Amino acid sequence: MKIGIVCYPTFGGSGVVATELGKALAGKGHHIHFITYSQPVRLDFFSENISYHEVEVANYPLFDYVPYESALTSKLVDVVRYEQLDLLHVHYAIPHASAAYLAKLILAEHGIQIPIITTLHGTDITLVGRDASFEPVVTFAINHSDGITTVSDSLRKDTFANFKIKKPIEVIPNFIDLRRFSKKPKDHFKKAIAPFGERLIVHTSNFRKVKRVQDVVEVFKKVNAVIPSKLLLIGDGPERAGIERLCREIHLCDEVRFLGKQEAIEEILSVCDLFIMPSESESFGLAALEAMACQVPVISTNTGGLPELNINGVTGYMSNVGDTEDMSANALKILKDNNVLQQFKQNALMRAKEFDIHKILPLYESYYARIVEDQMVKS
Ligand code: GMT
Repeated sequence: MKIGIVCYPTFGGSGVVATELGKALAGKGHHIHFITYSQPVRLDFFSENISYHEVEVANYPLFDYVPYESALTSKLVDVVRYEQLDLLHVHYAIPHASAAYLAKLILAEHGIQIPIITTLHGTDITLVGRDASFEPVVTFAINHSDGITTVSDSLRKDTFANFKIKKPIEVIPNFIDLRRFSKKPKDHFKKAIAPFGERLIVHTSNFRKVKRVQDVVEVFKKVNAVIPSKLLLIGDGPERAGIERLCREIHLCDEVRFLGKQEAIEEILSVCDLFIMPSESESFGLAALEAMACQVPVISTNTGGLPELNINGVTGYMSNVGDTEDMSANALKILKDNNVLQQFKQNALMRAKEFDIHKILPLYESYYARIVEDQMVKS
């Protein structure tokens, strides 16, 4: 199949999922065309089945805001026509789903019927999409997609609850490539960062408010008062500077390391003992799945799709949003005893295997086939 994939090319979860999906589909012989404004960060190798088409946005002094959606629409029309695509799969509703729908209408005038699948990832529904400045467009674009998927059952329910959706939504959970995300022998790194055998606690995110990184520090402070430990904070975003200030104020700088954006995240996860995800909302929690695949148990909130991933008392623990007391008590339960820790590590890996890309990819492939067939029947 010839498939166009539209996504945010950044470190964000939706872009990562879209890129990994495209890479895996290419590995199975599909022809994948990424259409984005810059090279997706995880598109880091050559494949004869993958092409990248950059959306160039012409700027003009008149524009205070560059019209990206129009440039994307034009690029979609161009790529679908020239490459004779069978399907467009857009990740994150804003503005990809509406751009794709307009491209579909333009292509229809040229006698081309292109089916569109929209995958909803989280904040496009739970946060940004609900804003009055986007809501009518999001509702319209979802309802005019030929196929709709969400990355968890929780997000499916949220979508129906927050928008007037008249079509069925398919749940296809996120996935993990266990060849890349597995525990690597990186003991030298552990010795460098925790020379006295301290427990290593980790958090990765885009440091947005929704991630509640201040709770990570709060939990770590309580754990560190009982068990020698270090905290690794990976990623970057608007809250990072404030979190650095917080660490200084509470005199934790010697125990907390800010590592910034990292490419080989699996190598760092490999030496860690506990992952903390105290998010306010989280449609799936891909970063937690990546940690689990590297045998790192998870302390998380019980929000959104997290209960579909993290099994309380088995792969980690879940608490209410903001309950850092409970989170730190749970963290200590796991970290205090070596045998308990090893058991949680094994359980985390076993659970991650249920999201193996080889199990999830066929779900996308059969969904694609169904949507393309429906389109053929319609036209
Ligand atoms: O979490 C973010 O802010 C990034 C966001 C994105 O769209 O890139 O992540 C969302 O999609 C991921 C991939 O499907 C999910 O694993 C995350 O849970 C989801 N984030 C939220 O719902 C906050």
